[in-house]
Amino acid sequence: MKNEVILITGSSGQLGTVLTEKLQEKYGNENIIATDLRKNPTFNGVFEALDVTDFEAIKAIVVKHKITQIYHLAAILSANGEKNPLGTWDINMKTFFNVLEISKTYKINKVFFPSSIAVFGNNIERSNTPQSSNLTPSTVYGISKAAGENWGKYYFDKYGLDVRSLRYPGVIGYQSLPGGGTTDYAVDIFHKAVNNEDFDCFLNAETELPMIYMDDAIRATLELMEAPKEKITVRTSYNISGLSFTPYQLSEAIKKNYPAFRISYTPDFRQEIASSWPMSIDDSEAKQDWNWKPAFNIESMTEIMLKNLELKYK
Ligand code: AKB
Repeated sequence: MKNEVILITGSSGQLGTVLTEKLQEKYGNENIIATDLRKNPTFNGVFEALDVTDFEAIKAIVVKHKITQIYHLAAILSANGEKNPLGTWDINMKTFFNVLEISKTYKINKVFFPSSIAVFGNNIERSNTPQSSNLTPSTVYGISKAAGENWGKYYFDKYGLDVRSLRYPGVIGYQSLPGGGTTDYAVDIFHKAVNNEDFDCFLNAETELPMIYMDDAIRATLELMEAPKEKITVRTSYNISGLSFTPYQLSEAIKKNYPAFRISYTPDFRQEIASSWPMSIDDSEAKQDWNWKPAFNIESMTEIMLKNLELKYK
């Protein structure tokens, strides 16, 4: 473990911010090379400004730091991606191809590729969506993730590159803000509640979606990456489940602590995306292969989100 030097792309993003800190704790600050277009002002550690569409720039960092693992988090998410479909495809795929090719050439030990529930679309069982459902994504982001999963498997099958992947649900954490996703409401709502503001939700009250609390998302990532190679039977991307709820249910959980909190609903273009996604996820393969078990439910997540945001704002 001591000899790993890990490159993270998208380290200033919602998941990247927290994952980078966890990896620093585990492997030491000097062994974690955080990269993004811009550095978080509060970031403490080794940072390189990097545009992951630039093949030569990634190569230079991999060589300079003798990188052994790559977590490729940089991507344009579902809602923002729809504003520029071809540009989104271009960025999401180009960056991943760059990472795959460089990893193959420089014999990187392990690559992490985040996939998403966005790989699923209409024509699936929306309750307890199985691992092997049809992938008919409704967004360019989802199409790029479905393609990426298969490219990861291709590099594993053809070149033995150890690419591992999770299909994240919406990630909810207090440490960082999401940007441009369809599940973002479930983070924004907490910030409004703690600031005693009303919240207007861009999804309707009954839209049930799979979500995961940040600690669970990070733990799932590290558990997958640390699992013995022979245990990884899914080489596209694992379904993982945390919890599922609707905006109404989340607002009721918040009201237990903030009785005056008020929510209204003004569905926009993101409603159509959310309506094509699963309501809950069957993650039997992750449970079976590397003992995945989520720890947070809606009550424990709500409590910890409110407590930490209160500390942040007050
Ligand atoms: C999004 O909403 O686009 C992301 C995701 C579920 O991948 N949070």
